[in-house]
Amino acid sequence: MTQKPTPIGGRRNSAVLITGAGGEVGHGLIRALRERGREDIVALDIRKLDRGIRDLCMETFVGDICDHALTGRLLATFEITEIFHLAALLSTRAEFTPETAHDVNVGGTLSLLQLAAEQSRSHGNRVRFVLPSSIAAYGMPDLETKRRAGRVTEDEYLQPTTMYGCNKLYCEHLGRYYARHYRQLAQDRIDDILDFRCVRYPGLISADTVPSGGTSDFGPEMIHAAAQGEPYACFVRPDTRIPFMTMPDAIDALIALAHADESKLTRHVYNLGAFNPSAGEFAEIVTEAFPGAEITFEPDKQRQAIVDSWPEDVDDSAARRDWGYAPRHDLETAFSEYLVPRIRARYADA
Ligand code: AKB
Repeated sequence: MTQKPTPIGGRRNSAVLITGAGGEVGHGLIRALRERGREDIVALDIRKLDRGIRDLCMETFVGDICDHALTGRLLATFEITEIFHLAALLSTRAEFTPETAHDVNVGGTLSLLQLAAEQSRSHGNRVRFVLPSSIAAYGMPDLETKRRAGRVTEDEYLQPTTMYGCNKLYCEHLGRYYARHYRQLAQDRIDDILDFRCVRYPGLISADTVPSGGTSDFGPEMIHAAAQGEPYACFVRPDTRIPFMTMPDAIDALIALAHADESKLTRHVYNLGAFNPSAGEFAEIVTEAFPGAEITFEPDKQRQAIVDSWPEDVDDSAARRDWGYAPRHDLETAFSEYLVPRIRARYADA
């Protein structure tokens, strides 16, 4: 912890709190917020953050989001105006320890929503709570339905088969509950105490980091392996199709939604999509970019079933209409303008 004490009787520093700050999205988000002039970033992660990220933050904390003493200290120390709650155990990892995943994914979110509501009450301004959810919130009953359904809207097929997906879907509901109905029977209740906003991310692909613990990881793993001249055995069939987006688009979208005009928002939870190649098409593009790439397909029955339960594509027209979501990268430009040049440079320097 690198915490500067609040002067006794003095005002608390206002802050934007980022949990899971050491993860893939956290790194990008902290950099992007600093580029946009935010100097009041308070970052929390279970592990010590890299020096480069620590230096961009006003304060950093190492600890567990389920630790009430820690979240209580945050409340006492800062006037938190905005929370980006990124900490989560992803879909593959969560299946090995479902109860722990539930504690982190649901318990952590609940504790932060409560913290946010208390903050709103204490400083009189509604805290903005931004949560990335996921396509894991969906559960397509079978492959035939998945193919027929194509682009799914936010309210269809919400029967997730993973602990992570169940957790994300429930946290979407918790956010809506805290925003609209929290303590609905209490005499001293405050209406609309929180400003809760949520995106459902597809699989994310970053040129700078390789994900771990997810089931959409086959996409990014394939390209990073090829760029390093390593063979890659893809754990899903070549015909497997889910939506993806690039990390810069994912970060821009999170910030755009956070800063969108509230009067234009018609929902709390928005789908985001950008492109949706099959794993086989993905492999072809990677092989074109890195001609020596050795990609084989060795489907893992269980992980395949998880990816098969996610939709082929999402309908993100609500995000486009309400807050102007417009990803910079389609499939072609994701590879030609972002992934290939940046990943090449990254491993050339290594
Ligand atoms: C995962 O694979 O678990 C995540 C996700 C799709 O949310 N990347």
